[in-house]
Amino acid sequence: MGYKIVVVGATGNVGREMLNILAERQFPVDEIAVLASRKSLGTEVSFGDKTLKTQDLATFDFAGWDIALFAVGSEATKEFAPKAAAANCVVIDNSSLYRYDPEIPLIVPEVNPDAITMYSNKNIIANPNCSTAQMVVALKPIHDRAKIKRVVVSTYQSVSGSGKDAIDELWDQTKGMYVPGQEKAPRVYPKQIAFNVIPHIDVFLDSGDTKEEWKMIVETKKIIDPSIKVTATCVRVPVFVGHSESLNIETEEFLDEDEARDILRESPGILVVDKREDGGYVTPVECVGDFATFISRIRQDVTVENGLNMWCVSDNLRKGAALNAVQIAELLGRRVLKKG
Ligand code: 2RA
Repeated sequence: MGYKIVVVGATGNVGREMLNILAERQFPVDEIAVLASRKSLGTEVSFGDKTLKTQDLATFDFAGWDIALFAVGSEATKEFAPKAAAANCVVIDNSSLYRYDPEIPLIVPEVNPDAITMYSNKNIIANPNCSTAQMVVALKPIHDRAKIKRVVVSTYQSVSGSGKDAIDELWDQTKGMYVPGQEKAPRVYPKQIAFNVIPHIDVFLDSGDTKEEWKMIVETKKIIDPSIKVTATCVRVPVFVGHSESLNIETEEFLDEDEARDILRESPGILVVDKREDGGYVTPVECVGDFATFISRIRQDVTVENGLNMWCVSDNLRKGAALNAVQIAELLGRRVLKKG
């Protein structure tokens, strides 16, 4: 016996990846419903070898359904997630709406699976921000072995993190460089993204950080350890899919680069590709469609007593969103609902 699953926001980048991953991982689905806003009503989406027609989120009754994977903005989540939760359908939400609620678990299954027991507070579980998810997968094994004091992270985030219009914008602008007059897509970014980088993701805060940088700081503390000091600079780059991150890590205890590499190699969700030669590292184009968080360029930071540098790459639509949400559903099934 399997689960009755609802995917909310099934026509978006993340919603479609959720359906792909549910099928790829053969999640035990007895019945599935795909929901979208009224303007996308009837749109067909793929689920394995099946084609499903979207239903109207506004009128859907969540009663009798087991799990709802939400991949819509905070506004729609605010309106419909409580309805699903009240109908005893457990919500796994990819928006930022519930991530900072102390009563709602924020989960990366490789990092803090035990937090799943908190789900029953409000029948809602939060999925972290994409740039946080891959980073905490990389940090957790290092923290367990040598206790992390401080992390300095610079991100190189792909345009798919901003949605379909941003992908179109990069494509149009790139073509426009060679064939003028190509620009049709609506402008998502304040400056040119093709052949450029933009040090600004989400809104600016009074501190001078952007909200994306604030999310990485607060979410890392909630998922791993509130004592970890994090400072972040989040940058948008002209890449379609795949976020990259440069991590500088300072630990309480000394950790040799070789031991760090061995620990990471043995850790869940991580693939280490780390050779000091041409091509001995992972780049974003190689991570697309994969489940792993890839780690390369592991080396000592000799400017401090106990420092490590590393490079981390992952598919932001998968580990950064859809895969992590499905892994939470798998964890919920194993630990709590126990069907399938
Ligand atoms: C981004 N992390 O990359 C944000 C939201 N997906 O735009």
